[in-house]
Amino acid sequence: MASGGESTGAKSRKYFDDRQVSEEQGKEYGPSEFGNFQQYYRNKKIKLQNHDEILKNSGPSDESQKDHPQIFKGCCIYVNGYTNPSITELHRIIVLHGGKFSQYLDSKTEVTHIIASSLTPKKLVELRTSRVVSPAWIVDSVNQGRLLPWHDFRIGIPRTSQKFLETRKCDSATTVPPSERAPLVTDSRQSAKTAADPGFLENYYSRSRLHHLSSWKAELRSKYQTLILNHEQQESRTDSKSSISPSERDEPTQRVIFHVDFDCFFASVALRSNPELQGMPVCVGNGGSQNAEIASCNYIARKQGVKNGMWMQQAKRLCPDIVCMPYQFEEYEVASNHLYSVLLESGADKIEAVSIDEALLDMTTACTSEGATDIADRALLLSQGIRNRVYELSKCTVSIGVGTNILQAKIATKLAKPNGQYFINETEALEVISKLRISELPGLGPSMESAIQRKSPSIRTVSDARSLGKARLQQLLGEKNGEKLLNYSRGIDDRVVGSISERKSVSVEVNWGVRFSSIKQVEEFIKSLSQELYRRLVKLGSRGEALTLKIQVRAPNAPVDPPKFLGCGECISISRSTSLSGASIDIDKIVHAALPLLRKMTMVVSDIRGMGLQITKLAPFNDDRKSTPKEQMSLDIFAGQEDSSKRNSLVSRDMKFENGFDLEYEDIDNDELLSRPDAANESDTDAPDPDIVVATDSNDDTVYLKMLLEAWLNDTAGYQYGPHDDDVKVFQDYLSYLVLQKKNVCKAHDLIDWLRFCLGSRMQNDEMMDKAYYVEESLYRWLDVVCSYEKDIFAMTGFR
Ligand code: DCP
Ligand code: MG
Ligand code: MG
Repeated sequence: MASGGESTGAKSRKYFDDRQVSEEQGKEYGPSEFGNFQQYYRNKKIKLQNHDEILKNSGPSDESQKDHPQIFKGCCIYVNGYTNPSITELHRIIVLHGGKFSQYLDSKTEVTHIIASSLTPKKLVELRTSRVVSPAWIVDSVNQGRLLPWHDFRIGIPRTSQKFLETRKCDSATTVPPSERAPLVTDSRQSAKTAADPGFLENYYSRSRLHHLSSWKAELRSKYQTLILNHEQQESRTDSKSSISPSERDEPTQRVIFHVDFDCFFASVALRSNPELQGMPVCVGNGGSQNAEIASCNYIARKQGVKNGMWMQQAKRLCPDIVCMPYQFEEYEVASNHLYSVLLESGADKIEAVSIDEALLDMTTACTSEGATDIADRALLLSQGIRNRVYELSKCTVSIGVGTNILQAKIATKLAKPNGQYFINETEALEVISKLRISELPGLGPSMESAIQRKSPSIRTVSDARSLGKARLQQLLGEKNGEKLLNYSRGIDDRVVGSISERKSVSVEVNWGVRFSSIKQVEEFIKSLSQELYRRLVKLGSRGEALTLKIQVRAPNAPVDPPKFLGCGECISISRSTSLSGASIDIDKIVHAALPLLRKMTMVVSDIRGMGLQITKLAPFNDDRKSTPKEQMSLDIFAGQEDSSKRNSLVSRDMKFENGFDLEYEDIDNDELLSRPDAANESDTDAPDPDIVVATDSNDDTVYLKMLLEAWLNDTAGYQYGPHDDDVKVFQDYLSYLVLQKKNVCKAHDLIDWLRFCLGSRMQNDEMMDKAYYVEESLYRWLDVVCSYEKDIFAMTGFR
């Protein structure tokens, strides 16, 4: 069968060439002997092939053999899973062009090629020596009237060498209004799962835990920051206490920082709802599937080696009795509200919402005033009060770490957990920090560690890093990161609680499952996106002044079916913006602004692979400023050069905030290219944190850039979704900048080639296959990213 060896292929071709359907006509239509399955299946196969012979010879004259070059003669082809064109259409094409269509994959010597859009990891391993090709192999071969090399359409390896038909390039490049075009998606299985389905968006968001975490984080920060601000203002009116913390007033007081974090948050909520599971190892993940990632596990499971972020399969091996519970997203929000309501009453000078289950408090005043003699005693008393109150309300435990800065408080939380509190003094903090791996340092992470280890493999712990000294660390990590790591390694952290930048935009974007067959469906989807966007705006208590519609369109040479099932594949981004006039905003207003933007774009409807709406220039609902309508402006990053300042502003604050999955609020040094690890989840899990790559023209060191890019890829390639969208955007912006501002196309290509090279070596690494689904997913996602970078440059420069 589809073995890579040519001798097997030759054998298969001979089998089919020699076989005469007419010889067997008749016998196979007789009854099979009862229980003789072999005979039954043999007869059935012959009958199906007879049917194919009839199809081949009895079609209308335009479908006769002479009109169809017999390019698949000698091929026996099996179609696996969902494909586009559908299996029926492929069957028809194959037979008409002289091939044999196999209904079964039972005998490994019959089938010469397998057609698949994507393969499960198991199949990928099973069929790794087979000729598994995408449906484009059939379609493109037919279009060209010759059998194209199957290697170029192979599934499961980077498709960089893939060649495409000129006709397709031209087809997509022509600009025809969407309504007049569109090879339609007709398969009902597909439309049920895609953005064309009315319930798609709801389903898409309700099932994505990472989406929830990401948007909660952004929403929480805005929501609680506003509440916290109001609260502080009220406090400062009622008593004369200033809302500025002593540390901010530059008083020489020792700061007292609390880090409050729910214990095994999702698992605790699951246990609260299912008390019969108390005492058992419990985790929360997506069903009991082996490939599900554990979002949270309780401490009983952790004693047996299970960790957050681990795959179910591994967890089951370590702890066979582990019980997996489903997500309860609404319950998490309720518990989180309880936590924050207690914190607002805690007497903190400043509160910073870190995530749904976690916050930072500056408790300096509360711990040092009122004649408190022992700061530690006072801090622990206050912590106990907070923990008791949160438990009363939420029936979930929180732990609190107390230290003299944010870093130390977070270290203390590790010692406090589970269900405890811990005051760490500076000496002890330094001891603990020194022994940590660099990647375990809150606020830094795996990228930093791998960037160091690439040059100095023996440097693993924080104390190792400290011994390198400032100059060497800055040489390895850049000026700002080097200094930051050195400070952390000495227990120094001068971040201030509550220093969060204001949110400037809100958006909703979908780049999976987006397949349309009519402009009507696109419009309906825009309406759904508008609803979701409006919901988010209301939650934030904001309105906005500008709306952007972003569409990802299949790149001219990208295959119709990307490697990832219903993924976006190689795309070109198009975006258009308009102003939203008036002080108020509602769904209709968004829809009425968005639809004309769509009409101004030209693309083939069936080539749309991603859609998003973004509102920028956010202002509170009660802001009296009236926005004035402005000229419609184009924010299309690939459009003309007239507004390059907009296009090339790298890593604006908004972009960083938009991310949602974390973005700490430290200043990013724009003179460095930083691989920003961290910090959505600064626990000891291996959870995926986005890395922000920031670059400016002052950094011309390509070697350094390559090192950071490789570290970025290595850090994210094993996680569920690969690189974070915002990081991808930032890098794309950097490429735009290189090409458009610096006119340095070579460097841009060089960086992409480097990523492709690093990716290629990962994908060829056989060990990766063992890691199964998520790794595969993320590598494909990476592949999409690399290809889209290349497309961007192509779009910008007009040449390849
Ligand atoms: N979470 C997730 N995926 C991630 C990170 C976090 O689903 N990559 C969810 C599940 C966690 C919750 O967020 O329960 C809070 O994250 P924490 O890092 O605080 O982890 P836990 O609360 O589960 O455990 P810990 O007791 O270590 O804080
Ligand atoms: Mg927690
Ligand atoms: Mg947490």
